[in-house]
Amino acid sequence: MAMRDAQARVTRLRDYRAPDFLIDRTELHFDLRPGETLVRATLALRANPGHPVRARELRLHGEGLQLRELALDGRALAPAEYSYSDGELVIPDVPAVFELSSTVAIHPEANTSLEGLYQSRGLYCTQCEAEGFRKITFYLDRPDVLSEFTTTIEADQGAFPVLLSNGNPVAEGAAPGGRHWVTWHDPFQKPAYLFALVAGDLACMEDSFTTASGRNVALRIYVEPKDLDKLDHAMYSLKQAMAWDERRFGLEYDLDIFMIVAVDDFNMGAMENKGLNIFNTSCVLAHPETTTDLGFQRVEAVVAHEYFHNWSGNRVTCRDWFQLSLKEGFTVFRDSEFSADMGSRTIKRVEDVNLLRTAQFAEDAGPTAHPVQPDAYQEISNFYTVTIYEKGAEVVRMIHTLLGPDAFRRGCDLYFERHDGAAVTIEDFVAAMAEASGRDFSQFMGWYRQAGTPRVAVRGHYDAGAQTYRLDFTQSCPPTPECADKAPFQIPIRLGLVGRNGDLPLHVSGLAEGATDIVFELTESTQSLVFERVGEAPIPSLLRGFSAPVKLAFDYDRDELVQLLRRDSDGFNRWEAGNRLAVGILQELIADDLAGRPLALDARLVEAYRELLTDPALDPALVAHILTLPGEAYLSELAEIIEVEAIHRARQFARRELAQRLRPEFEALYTGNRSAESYRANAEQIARRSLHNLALAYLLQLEVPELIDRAWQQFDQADNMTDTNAALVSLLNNPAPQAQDHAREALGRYYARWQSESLVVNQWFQMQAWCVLPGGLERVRALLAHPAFDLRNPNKVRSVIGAFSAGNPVNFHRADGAGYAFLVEQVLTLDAMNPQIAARLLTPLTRWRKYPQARAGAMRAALEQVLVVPELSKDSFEIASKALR
Ligand code: B3K
Ligand code: ZN
Repeated sequence: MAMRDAQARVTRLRDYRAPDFLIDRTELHFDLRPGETLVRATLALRANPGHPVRARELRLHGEGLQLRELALDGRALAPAEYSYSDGELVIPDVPAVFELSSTVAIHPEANTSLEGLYQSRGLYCTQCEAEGFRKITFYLDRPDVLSEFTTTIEADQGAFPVLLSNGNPVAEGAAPGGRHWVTWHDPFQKPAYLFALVAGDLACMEDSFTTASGRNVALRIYVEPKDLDKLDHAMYSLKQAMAWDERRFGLEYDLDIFMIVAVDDFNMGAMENKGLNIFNTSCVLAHPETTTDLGFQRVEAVVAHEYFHNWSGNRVTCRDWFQLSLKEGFTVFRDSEFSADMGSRTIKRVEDVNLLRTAQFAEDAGPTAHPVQPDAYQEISNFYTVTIYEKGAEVVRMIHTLLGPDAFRRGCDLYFERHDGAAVTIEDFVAAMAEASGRDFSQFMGWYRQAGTPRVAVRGHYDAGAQTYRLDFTQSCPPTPECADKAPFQIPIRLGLVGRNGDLPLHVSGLAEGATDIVFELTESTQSLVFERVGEAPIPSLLRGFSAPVKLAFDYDRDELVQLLRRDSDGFNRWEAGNRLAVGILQELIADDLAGRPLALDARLVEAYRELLTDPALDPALVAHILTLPGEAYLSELAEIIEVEAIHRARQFARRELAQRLRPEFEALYTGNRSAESYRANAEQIARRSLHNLALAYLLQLEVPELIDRAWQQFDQADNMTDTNAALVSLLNNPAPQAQDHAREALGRYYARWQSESLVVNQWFQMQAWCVLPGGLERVRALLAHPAFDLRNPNKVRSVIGAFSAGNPVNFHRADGAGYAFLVEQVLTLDAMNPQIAARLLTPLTRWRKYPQARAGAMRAALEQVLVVPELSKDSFEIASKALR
């Protein structure tokens, strides 16, 4: 097939066809040897009895395999009896039931795509989702083919003492030449994407968990021996997650062993392979000296997420990859509920919504927008997106909101019971919810099938004479690539009315007396809601808890927002009121900056912040979030046209003004939240550290010698990575020569101390790549030349190239376009090695339409430069071509 055709081949949901053949049993034998690994596969195949006419032609996936032997029912096939090209092995005529065995040679040590079987720091490991298993052996590499796997691994005993696969070990022995082997059997049928293999010299932390029904499960986390001291948090999180899933969802673990292996070279966070999760070290290892609070929270969330997949993904899996959000959206919902229960629910919600509104809303408004259930893809690896994950989770959350916890739980029970061991669709999930609740979800399916972020405009009318308050709602949704005209969405809007003394009781037909909260369902393009007996003009508190992933517009004036910030009973909406207040003020500053007017900060923001800073009764974590100004990424998402410098200058101006005017308050906050106790990553301590470091960040907006010295002291004395990094970041970004001298010294010490800790070096890279002072591109080029940088390691790529292009807008978008040229150069080098990572790096360029003309033109030209490369990967081709369409 011609290169371009292969790159652009589209797979469509409507073309789904059940498989012609099933694979009841899969027996694998791996002979791991330097230079060449041999994989022998014996497959028990039969024609799919569900098809009225039995298929005769067998087509198996296979990519980059060197075929050595092929036999059908024990008889070797002659070359004329099969063909192998374009990623498919075709045997034109096979019986109804048969055994196929193949031996192929593969080269894990040369596999830089980190998909299939590859090596990471000498360790063998696999990544099969979505379509990596075909790089290991010939197979029906699709999620609706479930098979029982038995896997034997043979390798050198000295170099690879630990040999792991899914399920339970059933046999082991020695082999000639100092080699050994282990056989694993997984009793649960599974699709090939959940297969895993690990071989290496690993140390292991062991623990155990007793399930609710009294079964004992061995828990093992495998790492390089030097990392054994960084596993307490992952193990603790795992046990918490196991207990939580029993309590909240009634779901127990099902095998006798649960294993996690940490590897340094990994394309994403982690992978939920049955009984043998493989993790990026960044999502397992945690130690106060090397890991920040954010890092600890990420470990907790990802460990839980992968564990929860054992039911939402593994026991019940996806029929095809269009159903990816069936497992991912649902599992993100589950892990986010878990984190909410482990820490603070309101804070977790604020964090999730921040991510959704910056990254997902931007995706939904751009050329790669797609529905939560996409209807077409070129390369499925490009669809592990914030839409599939985070918006998918929001959609599940809306079902939870509409049904209430009890009916939602009944729906989940029905779903797991009905589909256990099967590969199903999003429709099957929703059908279980509908059946358990008696509700009709036909309109709700629009959330899965239509892309784009709905906009809900609301107006309020108070009639003092009649004592009524009416809310008029209008919804609309901008066009997206797959659909121009959207049908109205079913939007659950949780809301209340706030009066002088807090929430007002709501009088509305159908609602219990005394309620102060209602879930209003907006289903039409326009709709109204009338409240009776409203004794004063209220301020509406809309979309409480962010009850739907929409953009809500209401014309609040700033004084009303200050009132909501003070009095709303919904913690999320208090934060939201502060956020809206700050957004409005920043947008005004941006406009002033563009018009060349002098900048002046609205005193109401200063006074609102002062109140928050001095009220000891407030939740410190919430205060820290409210006092964090909306980020440049969010301001960019909200902007019609992204004026990079104006956004940056306006935000910097506001931060400096706040620091100046509230300096005594910030100083008090800083000293008041210093902690003497030993480090723990619990919600209370994390909140305190975030306030402490927020105060530092504000104070370091000022170029004041004693404040700069304070940051240096913090760097010098900190006993945990959260405080160390906060101090270093504030020095790095302060232009005063004194701060820059300290920053240089600090960077040197930091590297000298942590150079053997790869994850810490990543943070060292990232903080520098994020530095907003002029000269960012030159600094990043220097980092690429640093001996610790390695283009083959995705974490390194993310912490330098990714951090710079997605997290340092003023430097990346510099006016001469050099940032874009730099990114193209890196993407093209990477594309030949690791297409998944290369394609992902293109994301910032895909947003070119939102930039002023000159920049948009330069970004476009950069994408065109990518697209002309003839041997470009499918991954990068899809992103670049969609961005330009
Ligand atoms: N399911 C994996 C993601 C696989 C990505 C493949 N390109 C991790 C997760 O979401 O749990
Ligand atoms: Zn997942």
